Amino acid sequence: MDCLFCKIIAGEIPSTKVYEDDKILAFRDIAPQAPTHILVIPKEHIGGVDELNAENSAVVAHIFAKIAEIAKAEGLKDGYRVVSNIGEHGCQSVRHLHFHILGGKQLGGEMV
Ligand code: DGP
Repeated sequence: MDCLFCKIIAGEIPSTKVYEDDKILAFRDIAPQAPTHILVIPKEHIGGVDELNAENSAVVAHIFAKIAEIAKAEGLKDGYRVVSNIGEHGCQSVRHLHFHILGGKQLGGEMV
């Protein structure tokens, strides 16, 4: 499968890792849109939120538990935003489930 984030998980493409365990990886976005911009992904290939189901969604709870820890470790005490883009209308550019952690400054009030 030709998936950019699977290649990052495999170490074939370098990344700046923030957190890793047997199920997930967190690494810094290559084109940060905020002072802190981290991507959190499952190691299992799931195309996006639209491919989640009862069998594969437990990893999302694990991801969100780690997002809270990562945000604390990054010093995002005043808040942050978690975003997952889905499909064409959502402007998803990499078809591997990922959650953006965006913070480190006052973010805009608009979501779109
Ligand atoms: P999205 O547009 O929601 O699918 O977000 C994909 C993100 O992935 C985007 O913010 C840029 C980031 N990205 C793309 N290629 C690479 C890469 O090779 N390394 C890293 N660290 N991030 C990447």
